[in-house]
Amino acid sequence: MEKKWWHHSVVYQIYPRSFYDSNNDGIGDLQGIIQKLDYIESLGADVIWLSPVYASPNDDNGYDIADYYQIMDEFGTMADMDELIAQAKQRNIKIVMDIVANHTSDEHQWFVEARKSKDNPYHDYYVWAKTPNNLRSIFSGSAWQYDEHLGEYYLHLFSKKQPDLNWTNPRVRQDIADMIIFWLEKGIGGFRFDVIDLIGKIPEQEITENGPKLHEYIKELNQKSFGRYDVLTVGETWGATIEIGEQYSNPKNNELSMIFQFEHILLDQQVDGEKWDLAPLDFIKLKQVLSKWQTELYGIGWNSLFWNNHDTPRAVSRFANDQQHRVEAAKLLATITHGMWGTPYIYQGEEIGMTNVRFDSLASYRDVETLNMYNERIKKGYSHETIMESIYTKGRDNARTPMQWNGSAYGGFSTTAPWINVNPNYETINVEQALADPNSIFNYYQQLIQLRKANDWVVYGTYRLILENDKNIFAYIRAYQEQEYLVYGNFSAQNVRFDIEELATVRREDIILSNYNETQLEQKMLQPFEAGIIKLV
Ligand code: TEU
Ligand code: CA
Repeated sequence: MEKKWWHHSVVYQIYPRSFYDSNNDGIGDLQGIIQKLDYIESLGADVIWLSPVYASPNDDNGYDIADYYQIMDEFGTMADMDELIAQAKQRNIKIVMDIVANHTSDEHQWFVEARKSKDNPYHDYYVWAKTPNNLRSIFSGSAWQYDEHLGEYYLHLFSKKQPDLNWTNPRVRQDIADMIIFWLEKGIGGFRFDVIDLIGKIPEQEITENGPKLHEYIKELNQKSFGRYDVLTVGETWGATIEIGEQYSNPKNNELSMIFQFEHILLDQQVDGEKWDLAPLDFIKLKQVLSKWQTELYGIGWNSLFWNNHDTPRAVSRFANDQQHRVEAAKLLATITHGMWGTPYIYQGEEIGMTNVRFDSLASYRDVETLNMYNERIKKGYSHETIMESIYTKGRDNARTPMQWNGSAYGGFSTTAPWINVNPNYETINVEQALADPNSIFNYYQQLIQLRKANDWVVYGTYRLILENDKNIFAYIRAYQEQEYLVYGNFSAQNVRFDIEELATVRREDIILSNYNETQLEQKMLQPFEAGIIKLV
């Protein structure tokens, strides 16, 4: 396989609105990110995925773009953006932009034109129908919105303020390619493509995901724009199977560097339900799913590794333990992903073990997806308490509370009340605390990242799951050339037996990393949420 720079990279995702507020208006901004670049550099990440920073009315916090060529006023100016790219470059950090091209804002000039008349040249930039069919919006309700003036419905797979672009129109595809080139010319390190698996939709047949022309469009975009630059591209693909993952990420296909697959993210919901229909996580299934992507894509494509992002609950709350064992549990999750084959993604705050939040009142929630769902379910007769429980467990605002920088008011994010409340646990969970504590989660992430940077086995080794049926332990072996490494973690709050023959000859000095100072490996025992990496041969 041809080696690529991003094979060795670790990506840090920033949700700018919630990262750092430099001018104290309660909203994170680009200068705020610039001020924290040293922090990201010290963590060891060498790529920043920036959630959207373009002009937007913020119906969906920037995922509703009104102008791809302008920076959102609240975030700063194009000069700030250029400065961010330059300042990051000085630290050998690349910036990955988020491209939202399945839809725009209804305030985008294209849509303003499109709804003027049926023969406006921009009308066909969007998807219209005389009568709506049964397509549902991912943000609740029908996916069709009536336009009084035109007497037609437009498609919005997300909010009403996010009309879907019509990718069958070659002019749409060309305009998106031109826009991508504009950003490439600024020296961007790559792109994350928002819901890219929806662009091949055939709405009249109620096909949205993985439409027949999807890969044709991606190949065309690659060939017209980013394919001529040495960049990282990652597609957000909720409906990807292994086969589809190969299609996207096999370099021979000239599509994308890698995708985010979500099979492991979809496990703790009821079959045929929505994400709000809670179900316990099947740990054996979790291991199976992640391991399948490790082995079946190996040598063919490339993986993205992640536990959380701006759309999901906080990893430590969802997959491990955010109470008594929070610190060990966060390190355990980090060990399992950072020990795998692929490019790891860290979501802001994950590196200090930030947790989910439970706001008392619905009025404290900001997310359009959450609020729409609440209204829909109340109408359907769900109780307030049931819905709040879903929000506490799955709501996207869990990930969007301000980054906790220190123990002062508002977690040091801002000196004024932020656009969304800070998680009240900021007094104990914050960056200042983490940097002062040699045993912090942050410190452990630093070590994992350095391990990856320094060792090809982490980047290129094969993967083999062991103890497939163990209900508590996630353990696998990475092999590279003549070496073998064991990566392991106990996902339970109990001591568990860890009895494998590979451990028979292990010496203390073979333990490369552990989240416990004292192990009981000689007694074949793992402590609560214990994890580590051991050199076997
Ligand atoms: O997410 C796509 C998407 O489908 C999510 O909305 C997802 O279904 C849900 O949040 C999971 O619970 C992308 C962006 O990451 C998200 O922030 C945007 O809201 C969405 O696209 C629309 O652009
Ligand atoms: Ca600000």
